[in-house]
Amino acid sequence: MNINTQKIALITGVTGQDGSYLVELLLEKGYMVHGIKRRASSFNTQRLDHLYVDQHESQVNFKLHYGDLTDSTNLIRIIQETKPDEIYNLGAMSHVKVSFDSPEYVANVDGIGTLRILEAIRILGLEKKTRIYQASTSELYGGLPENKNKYGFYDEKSPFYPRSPYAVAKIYGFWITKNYREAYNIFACNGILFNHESPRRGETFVTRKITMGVSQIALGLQNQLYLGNLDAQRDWGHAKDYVKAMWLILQQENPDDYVIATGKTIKVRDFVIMAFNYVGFDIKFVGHGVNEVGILEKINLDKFEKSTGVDFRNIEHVSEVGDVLLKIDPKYFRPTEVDILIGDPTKSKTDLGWEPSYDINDLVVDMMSSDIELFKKNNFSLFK
Ligand code: NAP
Ligand code: G4F
Repeated sequence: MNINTQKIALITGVTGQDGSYLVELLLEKGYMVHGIKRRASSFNTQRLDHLYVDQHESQVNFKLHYGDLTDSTNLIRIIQETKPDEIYNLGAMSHVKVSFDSPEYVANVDGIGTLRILEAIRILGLEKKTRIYQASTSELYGGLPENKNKYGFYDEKSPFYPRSPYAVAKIYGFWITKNYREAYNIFACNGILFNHESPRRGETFVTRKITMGVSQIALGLQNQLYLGNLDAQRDWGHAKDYVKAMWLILQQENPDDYVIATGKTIKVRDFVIMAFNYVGFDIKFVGHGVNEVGILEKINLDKFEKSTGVDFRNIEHVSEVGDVLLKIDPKYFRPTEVDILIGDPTKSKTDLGWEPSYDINDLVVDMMSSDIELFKKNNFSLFK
């Protein structure tokens, strides 16, 4: 790669789920990639370790810099040193439930953090050179039924109604990005991404919590799974597909905002059923509200052994038909919930040529197979 033509990208939130897939994509495309990571008391680069090369090697296309979205001077210095063609602002305290516990911090990182990046571009006079992708979110819609379009989806024109400190902070990020585009002609775009998951998803988001919990129950390592609201509906896609959309958004002729979604929605309850089904367990839900439970109704041994690679008779603390495998814990309820999210991907399909390659079944299979392997590896002596 000629270093004079090699594109330079800077990613905040590089250690997160999306950051790691985006680095892979940009390296494949020949970019020089810089990432900003926070200092932590132990290593927090597990999602990136397979991409990292010793910085003393001659050809290094991926560099990490210590930094934080709450620290303007540090952001200005990193942007000045790296002079990126593209910035992907993915850094955020991204957990909706946790945002109710740390609302001021979330406002600072997810809201003002976006402003700090945009101001750095202005201060450094990079308005014409640097394109910016802002990680906006479907949480902005708040799930109000009356705000869906006439086809029953949320699209780029649907009104926002944020229902958490996280969404309120992200709405500031959305509008300040749009404002800097209009006021200073910066190529700054919002990707309004609906939920996207993967085997690299943080362990406390509901899909990963389910695939990890179900994998451990199947392997006899855990008895039960505790969840909150099973009736919430989400439009779930795969993170690998969604980082491609981020890149496409910055390759267009003009800056704009795009909804990225699959256009389909299912309940948390359905995701639970699909995850158990992967290991051959049929689950039946009985009871209501906080007393609802998920009971093991049937086991398909063939399916269990094919999907886990483990002989059912070798599982020490095996689940039996009639066991309660899922319970509700109200501590996972939110003070204000987003009941339903479903996005309209028409504009991204038409303008970007973007379409998801994973459907919900592919997603469940990818996450479940990965977590089964993870727990088999971590408990090698039990499953050798
Ligand atoms: P994630 O896995 O939680 O990653 C968040 C990243 O932000 C991590 O690298 C984290 O660093 C970093 N970060 C947190 N606080 C920071 C700070 N003060 N300064 C600098 N970096 C900080 O999230 P994700 O799922 O990859 O999502 C990426 C972005 O898209 C986020 O902005 C999220 O809000 C948004 N989004 C996500 C979805 C989704 O469904 N995944 C949908 C719509 C929008 P540590 O590793 O040190 O914690
Ligand atoms: O997996 P979640 O925590 O994701 P949520 O709140 O939809 O937010 C994610 O997607 C947003 C895009 O729409 C992003 F902007 C955001 O950064 C994040 O990535 O919860 C999904 C649903 C909620 O309705 C929640 O109440 O699952 C419900 N749920 C039920 N039991 C649970 C649980 N959520 C979690 N985290 N843990 C539970 O035990």
